[in-house]
Amino acid sequence: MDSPNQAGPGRSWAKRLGTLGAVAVLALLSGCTKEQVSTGFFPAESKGATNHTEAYTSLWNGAWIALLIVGLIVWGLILWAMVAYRRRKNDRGLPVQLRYSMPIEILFTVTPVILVLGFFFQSVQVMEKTTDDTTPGEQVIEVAAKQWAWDFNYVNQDVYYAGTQVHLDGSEKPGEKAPTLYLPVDTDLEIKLRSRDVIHSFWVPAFLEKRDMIPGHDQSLHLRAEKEGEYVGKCAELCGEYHSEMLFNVKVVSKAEFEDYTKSLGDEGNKGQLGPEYDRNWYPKEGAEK
Ligand SMILES: [Cu+2]
Repeated sequence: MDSPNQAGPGRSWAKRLGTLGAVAVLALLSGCTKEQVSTGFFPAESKGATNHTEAYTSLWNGAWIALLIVGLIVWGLILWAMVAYRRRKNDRGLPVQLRYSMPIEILFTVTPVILVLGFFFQSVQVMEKTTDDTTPGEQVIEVAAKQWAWDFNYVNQDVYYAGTQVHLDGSEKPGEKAPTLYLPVDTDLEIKLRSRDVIHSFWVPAFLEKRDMIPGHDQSLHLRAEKEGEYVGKCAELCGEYHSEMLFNVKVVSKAEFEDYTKSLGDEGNKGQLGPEYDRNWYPKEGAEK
């Protein structure tokens, strides 16, 4: 019978494989920058973009670290078993058949239970801070999705912006003509989301949040944008022929700049709100004025 404790070529093989594995992991990691690793390979501009991004990033990174540790143990055990129990020159017939290893059974039962419970409670904690955030908005903005552009109502100021579809020219950014959503920095925002026709999805990749926009099921997103800058947004739900052109810009600006912008919308005559009367299947209620 072979024994894993046997001295000889088995050990040096295991050593060589171990070294090879370590070198491969180092080579893979050396291709990444410190910044990429710390943001979990999310868009670099997500760092500090909203009051939610840190919670998402640490959940994501924590999950990967836990899973990599499990992976390393499992791969190590596989490689060790392959080498230690390989068929040797003078082996004949089948090796001794073994069953019911209590320590291994316990390890394979307890570890997944711990992992599942850990992921569950961590996820619940992150969701409480992010998707369940219902902080009343100091600034309310309504976003209406339509094939294939976006309308924005700045509710507090009673002004609106009506977007038109982007025409892609091969460059990566939506371009200056794309609908632009202005957000005041360090302000509790309530972004109300609705669709005018088919299912769309509101996605600003740097914010690490995405919400489906299903006609008749309005949703909202409560967050604070914490870093001034320009971001890009897009529809993330295949919604028809020009889905790929359903892009928008996001400008997170100072409160003063935001006030200037919304005032300029009013000055241009964009006063009032673009309501459900522009929805594709809107029928005026009986007796209601259109
Ligand atoms: Cu869409």
